[in-house]
Amino acid sequence: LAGVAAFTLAATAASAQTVGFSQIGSESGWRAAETTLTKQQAEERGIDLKFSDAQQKQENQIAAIRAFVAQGVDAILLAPVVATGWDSALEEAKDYDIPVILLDRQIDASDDLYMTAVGADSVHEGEVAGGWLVDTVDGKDCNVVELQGTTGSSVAIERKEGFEKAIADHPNVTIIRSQTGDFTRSGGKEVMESFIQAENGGENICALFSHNDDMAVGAIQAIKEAGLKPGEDILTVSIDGVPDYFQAMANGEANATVELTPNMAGPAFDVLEAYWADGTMPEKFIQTDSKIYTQADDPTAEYERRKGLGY
Ligand code: GYE
Repeated sequence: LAGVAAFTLAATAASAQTVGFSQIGSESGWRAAETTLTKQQAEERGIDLKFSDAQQKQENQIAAIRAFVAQGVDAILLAPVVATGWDSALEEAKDYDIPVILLDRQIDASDDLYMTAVGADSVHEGEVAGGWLVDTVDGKDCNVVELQGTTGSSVAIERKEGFEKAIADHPNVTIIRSQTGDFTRSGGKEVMESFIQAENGGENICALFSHNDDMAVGAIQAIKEAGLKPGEDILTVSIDGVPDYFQAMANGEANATVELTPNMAGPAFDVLEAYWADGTMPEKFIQTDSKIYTQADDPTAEYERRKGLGY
């Protein structure tokens, strides 16, 4: 009997931890890869993942958090669609001692409402993109059109801020139009079409700064349909590093992108495993790299490599 009890105890101790993941949706190739990698990582580590797709709606994310709390999950991963409005849902998780880890976007809330945040410094990403453009145009006048990400998301706010910072001391580089394309390919294409129409068939536009590669890929299509050459007539710089954008760089139709790893779950699960093992608390921000890639960085090889990274 003692043996049976010991066995039961061991089995309980080894039982899988349950993690709820409130994902924004699947607006971009980057996000779809993040989802794939989170599921893969959970499976490899024996974590029971409860996945919830919010279809871009904060109210769905709040409902998912409440449902995870009610189910008594061991932790919650949250990719917050917008920056504000999380306090009450996160306070509920806190009341039940359920650690919350933010993935890839930040929130405007007291930092005791989450354990840590995994992601890039998005201001820095915008600065890297802007810095590349400043260097590339090298003093020549350059009218920039900007495709913003989802309105109210930390990444759209911060990428814009960083880019503006980078061009601030360079009056030859000016943003002439800026609008949201909601991080989607179709949004990017549609808004770029309107920019082109408003700017003399695109003749007035020197460069596109897009807050993500998917919108840039849509915009590249719009530029081609307008009879202009993306990558030459209109330079492109964006953020993410998705395979299709590398293919566009390989074809000479895109110029630069700031890479963001879609593997946010790896560091997040490392943190949780350390916490579960001995209570180790992480830093409040786990920063991923922001390296720029251009046509000079063997985009064909990079395209191939990325296809194996969850894309
Ligand atoms: O750049 C974009 C996505 O929050 C960092 O969201 C993420 C962004 C990413 O849909 O493609």
